[in-house]
Amino acid sequence: MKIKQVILRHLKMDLIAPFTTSFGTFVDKEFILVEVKNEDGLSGWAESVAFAAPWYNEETIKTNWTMLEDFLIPIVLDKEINHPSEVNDLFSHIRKNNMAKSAIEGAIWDLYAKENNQPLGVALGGKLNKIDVGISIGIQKTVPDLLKKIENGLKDGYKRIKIKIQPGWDVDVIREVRKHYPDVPIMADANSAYRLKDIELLKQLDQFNLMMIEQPLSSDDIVDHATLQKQLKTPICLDESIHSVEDARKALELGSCKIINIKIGRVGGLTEAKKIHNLCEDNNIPVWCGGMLESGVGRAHNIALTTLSNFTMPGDTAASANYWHKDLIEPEVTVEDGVITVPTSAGIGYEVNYRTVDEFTTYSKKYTK
Ligand code: OSB
Ligand code: MG
Repeated sequence: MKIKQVILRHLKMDLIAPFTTSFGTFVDKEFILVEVKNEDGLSGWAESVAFAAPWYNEETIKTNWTMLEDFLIPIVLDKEINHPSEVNDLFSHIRKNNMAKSAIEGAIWDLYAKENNQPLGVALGGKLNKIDVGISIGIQKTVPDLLKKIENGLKDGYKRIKIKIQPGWDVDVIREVRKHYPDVPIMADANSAYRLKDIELLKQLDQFNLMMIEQPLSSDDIVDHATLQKQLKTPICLDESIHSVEDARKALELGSCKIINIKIGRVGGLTEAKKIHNLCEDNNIPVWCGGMLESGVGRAHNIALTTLSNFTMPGDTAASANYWHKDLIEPEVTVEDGVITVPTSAGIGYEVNYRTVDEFTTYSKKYTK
């Protein structure tokens, strides 16, 4: 196939409720939506998961736009591409900038799947037609607020509850949660808020039978995590620290984690995400699909990836209505009893609504050779 045109759009959508992590609070979501078109005018879609500020990783919307415009789009425009797995190699001489790479690679995967009249998950080699999902609950003002959110999440049927933690919102909070919900599958995500010196505090979390603790230590660390894992009963799951299959290999070799959260954008695209999935499967390490507060387009990519066989733990891909007043896709992503039924039409499997896209677009630009 050949990419004849790329359209970048900058969108801004208000979140239904603010979402607070240890690194900051989101009240809305700004992101880049990527549309690639082939000779026949067929479109592939993906989104960049970079945030407006570099607080999850070093990328931002603006750095992604620059990378796409100056380097990545010129590489793929008018190039004969036989399979989307080649895109990773085409970008291999460009360092990092994984979210920018992933945004265009994902759109090419969608286009490829549509050209072949296959659901994206099938094009990736996925087999599941239903996937289990959980919900991620941000840091709240009070414990009763958190308990209310958990109650709502359970009422909606989510398969597990993820609670964001940070110093001052950790052991005592989880203790309260466990008092009210002794048996619910619960995990905690620190987004790198602790250091090895906090080990005594982190060990206290062992008493609560958590499914895992996600990314307790620095965002680029795999060494201290290995030291911590040796002294914790609770499995560590790495998020921020894993940028590639090489990172994953090293983390597994060191014993830095027992579970990996795969985010397509963080690792540079679907091809790399699948490699990490396969490595983990070969090493009996379960994986689950993380989230970045995506619109329906990114959400659809997450659903497709999660159809691979080693996604054995519920991911963070909650329903569209958990985030947005109105989503970009039709139908919206819905969750029933904690399960998403994977769409069966070609590509991402949901229709992108151009009118809704236009409504949230602040600026856009078209690229041709
Ligand atoms: O660490 O998984 C994370 C949201 C923004 C940035 C990082 C993370 C998160 C979430 C929510 O936990 C995931 C989602 O619901 O999309
Ligand atoms: Mg995380």
